[in-house]
Amino acid sequence: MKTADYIELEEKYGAHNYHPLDVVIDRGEGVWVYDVDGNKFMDCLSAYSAVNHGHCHPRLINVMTEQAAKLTLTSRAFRNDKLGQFYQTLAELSGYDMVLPMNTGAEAVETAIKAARKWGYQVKKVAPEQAEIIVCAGNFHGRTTTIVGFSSEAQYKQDFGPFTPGFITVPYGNAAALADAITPNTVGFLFEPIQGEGGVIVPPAGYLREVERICRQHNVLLIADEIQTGLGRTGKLFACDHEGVKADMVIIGKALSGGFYPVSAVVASKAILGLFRPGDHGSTFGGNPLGAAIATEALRVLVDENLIDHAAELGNYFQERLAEIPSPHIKEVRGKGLLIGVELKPEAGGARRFCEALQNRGILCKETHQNVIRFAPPLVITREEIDWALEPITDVLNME
Ligand code: IF1
Repeated sequence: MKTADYIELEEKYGAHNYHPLDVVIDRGEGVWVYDVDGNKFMDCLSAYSAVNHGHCHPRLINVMTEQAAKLTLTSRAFRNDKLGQFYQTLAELSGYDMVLPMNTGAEAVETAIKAARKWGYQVKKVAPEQAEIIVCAGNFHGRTTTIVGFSSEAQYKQDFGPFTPGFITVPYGNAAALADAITPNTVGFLFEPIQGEGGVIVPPAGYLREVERICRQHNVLLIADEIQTGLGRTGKLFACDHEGVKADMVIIGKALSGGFYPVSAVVASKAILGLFRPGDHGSTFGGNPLGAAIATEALRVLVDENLIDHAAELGNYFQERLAEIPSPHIKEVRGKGLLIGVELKPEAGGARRFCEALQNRGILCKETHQNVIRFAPPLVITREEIDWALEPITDVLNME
């Protein structure tokens, strides 16, 4: 079968909830992926930062295949021999007391919402059913009906109502607006340290420290969604680390498993996650031994291969070189580490056509919102691989 045959199958039987590039990938290695026609591409999306470790990392293959042959799932009705070491590895690396394991990012976000509300009622003594959580305009936290209910993207909400009450939206990057929105019923502030889908929006310097101060002042939980920005992507373990901010709860996913298997988690203090009692919350696959084994190894690889500092160094290099490209279309190059957005001027005609042109030059990117090309290659990328990419990127950013 060729590309067209695979596309025909997908189009015939699959719901059309995506508009992917017409490339059918059948193999990945490091920053490279290969399609069914034998073409080679540099992956500059990393599955939205889930493949930080590079495609098919040997150590993760080994752990996954070995564990899959032994034990994959017991449910949490019983215990397994991999969960405790996952908890310990993540707790020690992140500096938090406790872990609650889930599968997808959205499930971890929902878990954090439930934890914040439970803390609000049991610790802050907010009146029953009155808990409020403040979120930011331009957010992306997942696709459940509760989460899309506080999205500012009309399409994510269209025909999916009615939505969950108890969420207030403030402008992103504006700490004063957060302070003004806090009421005695506010239990949490849920934010992304950098808004990925919002267009790689980096907040003003000092914003994270200021919202941390405001939340502490008003006894409001600071809840960082680091599902896309965490685990080395921005050149720190967490993007909040760039400002020395320690959120009350951190939500992680995606690269937590190196892109091998859905593993997500919430980390927080015992004062928060210790409030959960048996039966309060859970999931069939949450904390399964296969995911736990893979995630433990993915965290070890992150440290052993120094991927965090590598992302900082190569991210700076990539951003500097992109910013030097003489192009009539570029409005701004921004980001942190290897989470980079190239915003195009409106007159450039939208980022999609540039992504399609990059595909023809062997680079796979994804536009985010209308005018931003996101460059987020796996953190294992080398300087030589970046240098290779800069020529086609320069050509495409100078096309008519
Ligand atoms: C799609 C976007 C990115 C996330 C943050 C939670 C989640 C995500 C900061 C939920 C997931 C994915 C979802 C995927 C495309 C992609 C995405 F374009 F949708 F917004 F990355 F920016 N918090 N983001 O980025 O995690 O439940 O998906 O595991 O839904 O199209 P999930």
